[in-house]
Amino acid sequence: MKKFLVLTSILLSLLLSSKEGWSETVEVKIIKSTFIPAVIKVKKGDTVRWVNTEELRHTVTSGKAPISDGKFNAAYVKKEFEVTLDKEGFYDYYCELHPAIMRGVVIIDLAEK
Ligand SMILES: [Cu+2]
Repeated sequence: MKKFLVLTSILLSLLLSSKEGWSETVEVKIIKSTFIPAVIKVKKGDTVRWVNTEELRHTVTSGKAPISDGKFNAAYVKKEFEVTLDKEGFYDYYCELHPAIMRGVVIIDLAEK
C-alpha cells in the first residue's frame, strides 16, 4: 500500500510538472506591412510564428532597426516563419525591407512564477 502511494505521488508530480511546461505557438500576422500585434508576450520555450498574409515580401530580422543582432532572421518570408526562444528578455525585430515602419518586439516573461 505504501509503495502504491509513493508511485501515485511520483506519477502525479510528473503530470503536473509537464503541464506547467506546456509550450504554445503564438502568431504574429503581417498585414499591410505591419506586424500585428507588434508587441507580444510569450513564455520561455514558446514558439512565435509570423504569418505573411500579403503578396509583398518581408523579412523578420532580430535587432533594433536597421541593425540586426543575429538572433534570428528570415529573409523574404513568403508565408510563414517560426522561431522558438528559450531565453527571457526583450527581442526587438524588424523588416529589413521596410525598417522605418515595420518593427516589433517579443517579450519573454518569467513573471508568472
Ligand atoms: Cu516589410
